[in-house]
Amino acid sequence: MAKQKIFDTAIQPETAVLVGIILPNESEEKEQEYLEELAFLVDTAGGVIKGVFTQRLHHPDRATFVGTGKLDEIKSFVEAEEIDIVVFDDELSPSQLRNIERELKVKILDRSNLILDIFARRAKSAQAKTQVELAQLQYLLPRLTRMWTHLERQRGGIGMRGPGESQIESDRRMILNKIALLKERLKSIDRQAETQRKNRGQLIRVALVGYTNVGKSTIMNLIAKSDVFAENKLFATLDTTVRKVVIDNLPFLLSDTVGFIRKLPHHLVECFKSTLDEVREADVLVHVVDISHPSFEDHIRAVNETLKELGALDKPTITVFNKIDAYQPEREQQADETDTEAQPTSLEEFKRSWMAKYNSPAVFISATAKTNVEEFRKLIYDTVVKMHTERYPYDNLLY
Ligand SMILES: Nc1nc2c(ncn2[C@@H]2O[C@H](COP(=O)(O)OP(=O)(O)OP(=O)(O)O)[C@@H](O)[C@H]2O)c(=O)[nH]1
Ligand SMILES: [Mg+2]
Repeated sequence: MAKQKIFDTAIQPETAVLVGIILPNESEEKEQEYLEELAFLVDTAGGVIKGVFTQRLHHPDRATFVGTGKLDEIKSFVEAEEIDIVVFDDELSPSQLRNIERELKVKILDRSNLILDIFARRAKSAQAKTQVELAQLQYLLPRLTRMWTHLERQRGGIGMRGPGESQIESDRRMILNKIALLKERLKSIDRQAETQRKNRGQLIRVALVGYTNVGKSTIMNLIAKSDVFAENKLFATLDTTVRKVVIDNLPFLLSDTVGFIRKLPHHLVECFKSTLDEVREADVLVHVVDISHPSFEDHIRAVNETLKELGALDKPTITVFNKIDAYQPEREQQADETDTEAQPTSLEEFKRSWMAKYNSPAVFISATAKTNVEEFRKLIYDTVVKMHTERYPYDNLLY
């Protein structure tokens, strides 16, 4: 049941509207960007967006997330346009979800649910599958009534009526048993993975981290000459890939793993902790940033928050600003629209101010246009050599 697809693309793509609220400390443009990201998530999951609704609020409505007037407005649109799904940009509480569903009478999703669905489709290894299923069940447990109405409808159009309390109770027990089982399974998978990691010996471990879709897998392929799935969709990579890389006779391990995102559902991070072991146990992090994205600074913050949650924020870090080929300087920095020198100048300015502000190594590259790749390799090389010398002062066999 947890594997039920939310966007049924078998016959024709399902249509969706997006709903977000603008809080007092947020600007309209910021919310616009958040909704664009939500739209990208919906697109990745296979839905087609037909409308967007926003409302300025001091705080989300406890009962219905948006105000009742706004909900009526959404309802009219949903009915008129025969919309299949309404997607909210924040995690809804179980009671908000029930109230909204009762009112709108279509499938309701929130951001967490959407991310979980994308993860479920992309999971390939036993570990990723188990982790996602666990996160899905934990998400569903307090929302059981709603889920059952889904199943009832699927089974033969009984309608929107939920099951009796005893049915919910026995289902709760079933899900709790399943959760316990999945946790056990994960433990044994983790033990295997741990043994594998131990067998890797003394090589320095470098982990690529960053927001989703910034180019981590593309960089992995470039540096390690491997073949990791990369595409312009969110969360193309879910499993961790580790490759042995040799630069100028210096071997080290490079890993590519799941991308982070703003408001990553908490239990998902919890469940993915073992996939992220590679990050937690890494000696060096390579934080990849998509500098062509207007919100890249927000993305850096979101990644740092997740790293903090993993206890990996204090590791030595190289920041890689990727996609410089697509970088557009901010309007106000562009003195003259026709000035072709404007772009490189402001990238230079950004570089200087970044270096002045954060005293950590950074490099500006394009993984697809292969710009400054040598500089990047050199930076990794220097960092790994330094680390190796510190750790194994008597070992000079490697270089
Ligand atoms: N313009 C431009 N596009 C790039 C560059 N590097 C990667 N991309 C594109 O960005 C998209 C995402 O790349 P991936 O390597 O899959 O990104 P990722 O960080 O591994 O993404 P997830 O695994 O989904 O988190 C792909 O369409 C790449 O071709 C670059 O330097 N410039
Ligand atoms: Mg990837």
